[in-house]
Amino acid sequence: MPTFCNQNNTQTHIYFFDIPMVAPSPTSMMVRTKKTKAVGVPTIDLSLERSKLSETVVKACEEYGFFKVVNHSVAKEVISRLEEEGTAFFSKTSSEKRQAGPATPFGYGCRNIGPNGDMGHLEYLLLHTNPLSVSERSQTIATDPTKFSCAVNDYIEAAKGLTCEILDLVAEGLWVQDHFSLSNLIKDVHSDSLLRINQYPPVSLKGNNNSDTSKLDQNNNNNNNNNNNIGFGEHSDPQILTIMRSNNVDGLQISTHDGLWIPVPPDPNQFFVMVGDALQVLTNGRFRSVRHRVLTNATKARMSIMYFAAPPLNWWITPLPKMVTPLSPTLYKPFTWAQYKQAAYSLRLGDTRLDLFKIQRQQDTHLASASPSHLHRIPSAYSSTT
Ligand code: GA4
Repeated sequence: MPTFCNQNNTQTHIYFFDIPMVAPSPTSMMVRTKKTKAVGVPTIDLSLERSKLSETVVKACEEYGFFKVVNHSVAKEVISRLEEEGTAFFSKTSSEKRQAGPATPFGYGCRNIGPNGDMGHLEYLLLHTNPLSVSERSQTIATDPTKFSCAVNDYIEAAKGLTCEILDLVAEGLWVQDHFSLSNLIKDVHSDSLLRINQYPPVSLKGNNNSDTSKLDQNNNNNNNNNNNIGFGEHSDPQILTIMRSNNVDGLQISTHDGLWIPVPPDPNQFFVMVGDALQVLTNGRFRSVRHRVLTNATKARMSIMYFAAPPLNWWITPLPKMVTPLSPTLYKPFTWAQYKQAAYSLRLGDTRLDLFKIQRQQDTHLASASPSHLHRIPSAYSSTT
């Protein structure tokens, strides 16, 4: 049985299994002790009947901010072409790869994550999804730039389609009148969506005398892990939604709302969906962005591809009107996507950057010292201080 630590650093045993459709855990399958928690990642079948489907998507977003989708309509060939391009790029020599870098923020990066000293055991390609930008970048990335940019653009189109489908289901499940109000945020030609291909080399913990690990220890504020195998440190994604897919090598872990880490078994034919900070704001805190991290595998290289769906830079991110009521007043100050990105890039990877945009209410401060967090939503006489 795997053993993990919760935030208080006490040992906790987790049984992990895929639970179809956010169904309740089959408790009969396991013996529970005080320190045992049954945790499963919801798996959502996109071929299900629409109203049931939208309800299930909303439930998964609320409970985990994360789910796996099966029966999606992305062609296998679109995935394999980009995977092949990724494999070809990462197998080049370091000096060849460096010609596509540094990633400030776009291009090839190795170990450095963001501009503030965060590091991980990984190398990556970070691209803007604008086709012109893809075409320019591919000149330094690929031996056959046209083939590379075609593979990237086709993947982006497919991932965008899947994201829109999921955002429409979210809007329907939340009973938002305009079912396209969320997907319209990412469809604009000026959308600031990104594509990232990460490659995590195998890291053997025994006898790992990599001289750079001291740097990792200093720079990762990750307390529950031996930093030697941190591929990508704990964080939430700033965007609306992330669509992730990996090869058959494990390493991804998500944090539950109560701070337990759950390993997510890889599934190369399916996609994983993550709620980002911007969707947390759009739903006025009804969904919470999922904190996640990647640990390296001891023997195999993990390759993952992420599509980060975002609006244009000058668009405002505010809670959907439907999500704001007198009993549930707006939790966040309005900001543009550019302002949020600026905040994200000025902080460390693991920081909870949404805190900068929270509206402080007097009642919250009183309750915060005495009560569990769900009481913050109690509809007493809220007075807005802004
Ligand atoms: C996390 C999600 C995406 O990978 C990313 C990352 C970005 C980067 O690697 O440059 C950030 C990170 C991510 C969040 C906070 C900032 C920005 C590194 C960092 C310290 C591309 C993104 O958009 O935000």
